[in-house]
Amino acid sequence: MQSSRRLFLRGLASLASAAGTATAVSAQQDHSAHTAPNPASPSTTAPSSTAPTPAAVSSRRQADARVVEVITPDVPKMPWRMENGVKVFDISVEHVRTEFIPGRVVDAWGFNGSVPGPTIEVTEGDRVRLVVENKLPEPFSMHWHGIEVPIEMDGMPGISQEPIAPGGRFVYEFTLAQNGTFFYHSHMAMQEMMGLIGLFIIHPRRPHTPYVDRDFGLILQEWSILPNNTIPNTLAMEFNWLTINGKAGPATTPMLVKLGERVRIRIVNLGMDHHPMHMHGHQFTVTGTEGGRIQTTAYEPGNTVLVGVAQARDIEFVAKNAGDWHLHCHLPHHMMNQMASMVGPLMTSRANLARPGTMESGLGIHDGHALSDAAGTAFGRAVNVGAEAERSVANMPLSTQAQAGAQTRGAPNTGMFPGYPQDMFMTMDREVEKPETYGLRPGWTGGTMGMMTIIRVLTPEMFDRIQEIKAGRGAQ
Ligand SMILES: [Cu+2]
Repeated sequence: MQSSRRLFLRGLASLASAAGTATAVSAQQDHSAHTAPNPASPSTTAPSSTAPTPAAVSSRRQADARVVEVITPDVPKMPWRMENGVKVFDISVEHVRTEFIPGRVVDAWGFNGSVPGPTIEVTEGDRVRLVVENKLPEPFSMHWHGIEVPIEMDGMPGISQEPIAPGGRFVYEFTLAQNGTFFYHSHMAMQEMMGLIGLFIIHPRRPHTPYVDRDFGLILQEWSILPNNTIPNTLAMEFNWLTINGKAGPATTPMLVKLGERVRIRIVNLGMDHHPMHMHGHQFTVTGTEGGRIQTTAYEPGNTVLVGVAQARDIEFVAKNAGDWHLHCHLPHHMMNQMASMVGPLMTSRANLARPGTMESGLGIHDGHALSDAAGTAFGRAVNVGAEAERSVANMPLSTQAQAGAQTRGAPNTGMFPGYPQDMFMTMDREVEKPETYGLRPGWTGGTMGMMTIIRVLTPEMFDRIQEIKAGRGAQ
């Protein structure tokens, strides 16, 4: 027996193959040349309470010459060229066909073929010129979020500039006097919900201390996409796809770090909800906001940081505990794919019948009034009493393939509730396999969905092994 949710996703897969291969953005790049080895790193040698030797300090200063490059898994870097001392970026605002997970094709809007847009990575003091070309079918304007620019460069349509007409271009140019985690985005609200955002990282002239060995950047987005549609519904308030750097778990590419390294993760949110991002296995310190670096006296420990809409939060920690640790939004609906009331057995058990038409009678219930006896009081969940009208249409059992794996413990249907897609534990290890997932426990994908990703704190041997696998396969 197949779950209707699985059948649903299979339908999407055939849709994808019919539509051709989606634009796939490269996975996490290997920046080991920039980050390792760093012999003076206190986190890889002694506890930080140990006073560094003069030699270590000297070595450390030499290391300053290189800033650790920011890794943005599943999102490329924005290329630039130098023209008379100005870093010039060509930014094309355009339709991008992408995939949130294998088979889930989405027609979004992005920049230079990527959703979210490529990461701009520059240094405090740089002068930048951003040549923006609008290839959308509607007017556009770009805002540089949090960056202090002259009013003419602020990208506010109507108040600081005319909207860029379809087919038109606008050249933004300014000097960067700040450092921190910023971003660029459309200043047309509905266009934001079509995906138009990208990271704008400004490194300080001298790296902040304590130095980090790894630096990552993540963009949180949410989408409302009806079943069998590929275009986001920017009017809807029920979000069924939650992405990190344009991928939903388990297609989010894990972040790889070596045991003992100091790690920074920059998280930016642009959507309709705030996301409490929780990390397993370690406590972290919030070291920065969308306004820049926080003073050390104001540092806060935590393991969950609320990243509100339009905010950025930098977190830092020493990766002292080996393992594969989740980093995820803790809103229950955001830890699922396809979290919408219109999917699963509630829809497909009466497929092709007329649907209730109003908010009051809707709510995904296929029979009668939402509060009628037929619907019961449980809204699809068996609660032992009062829900006799509901039939058991469990999402389980898992497919034969999944049952064969080590992930299925006990009887397949044990303890499952009927009817609702959030009961699903759907493994797709093979579909999302890539070097970064090498060595993860079989079945790992069943619990990594929606706005979830993984920080893999690896032994040096395992870290190097994965780099070898990546090199063997060529560029990812
Ligand atoms: Cu969330």
